[in-house]
Amino acid sequence: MKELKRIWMDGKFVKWQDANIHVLTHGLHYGYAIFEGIRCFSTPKGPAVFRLREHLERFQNSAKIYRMDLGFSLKELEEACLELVRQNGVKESYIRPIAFSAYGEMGLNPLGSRISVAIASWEWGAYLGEAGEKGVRATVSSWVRVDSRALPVQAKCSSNYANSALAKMEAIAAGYDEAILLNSHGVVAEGPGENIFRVKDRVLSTPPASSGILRGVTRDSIIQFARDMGMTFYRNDSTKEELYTSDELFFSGTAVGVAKIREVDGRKIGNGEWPITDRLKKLYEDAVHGRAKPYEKWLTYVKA
Ligand code: PPE
Repeated sequence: MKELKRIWMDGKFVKWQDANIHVLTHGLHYGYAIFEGIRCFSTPKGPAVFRLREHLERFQNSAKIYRMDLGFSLKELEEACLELVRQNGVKESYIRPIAFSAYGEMGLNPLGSRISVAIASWEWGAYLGEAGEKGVRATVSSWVRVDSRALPVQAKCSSNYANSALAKMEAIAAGYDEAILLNSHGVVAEGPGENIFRVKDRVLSTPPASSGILRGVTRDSIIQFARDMGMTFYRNDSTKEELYTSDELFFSGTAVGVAKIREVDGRKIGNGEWPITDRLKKLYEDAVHGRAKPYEKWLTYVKA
């Protein structure tokens, strides 16, 4: 990872190499940490952060679900993200706010632990490498997506990502690019770090929040694009076999953007044409890069 200049820690900017924590940090041992992933894009008016407010609101909601007191307001976190981008001085970056129970007492009860909040940023290119561009070869995981009766999936908690890592490693070890997880009812949930969309007979669909997924900010953007373009769209459950017989499939997420899935478990998806995905991907790229007027409301310009 290429170092940038600064990281924001508990209200102060520190040098990248000084942003360290103790090995007995409570959150590291018990997974009591929540985080966000936000992207800053270059636009004709300089760097801009895409849907900053929505990401920070989700951060606050994750904190609420986990009884964490962040100790910083939305406004303060927003300003910290923007100032970090200014200080790090790169045009495009990925911004990672994280809150965790800090070093102090050990034991399973985090109530009373000090909550530490940090924001880092780095340059993060293609999330799925070449596959993200050419089309992803995915496999349905043998791991079931964490059930929201066990861990609240709509809270972006580090613990959920142990489940993601198992699915991801299994997929990579078997020669695929990415995993798709079903939920405990056997219907499609999401990727380890992405939401999933399907097109069949020109109808766009994505699993509903009740299928136990993270409600992605990118997913929400895609839904709004589809509505604005007059596409037929549903939130509905689908099964593994419906994935195989899709006309188009794609992942969405901050890190991944919009990435076509060209194969699932060795079944080629569709007929090589991606009319709906292509339109949505183009609109997404235009929106994040400040080239789509109606969606400029989603950009926060960083300015010097
Ligand atoms: N589901 C999961 C499980 C998930 O982690 C993400 C984001 C999404 C859906 C899409 O959400 P959104 O980014 O708001 O559209 N995953 C983040 C972390 C990826 C990582 O590997 O780290 C991300 O894309 O930033």
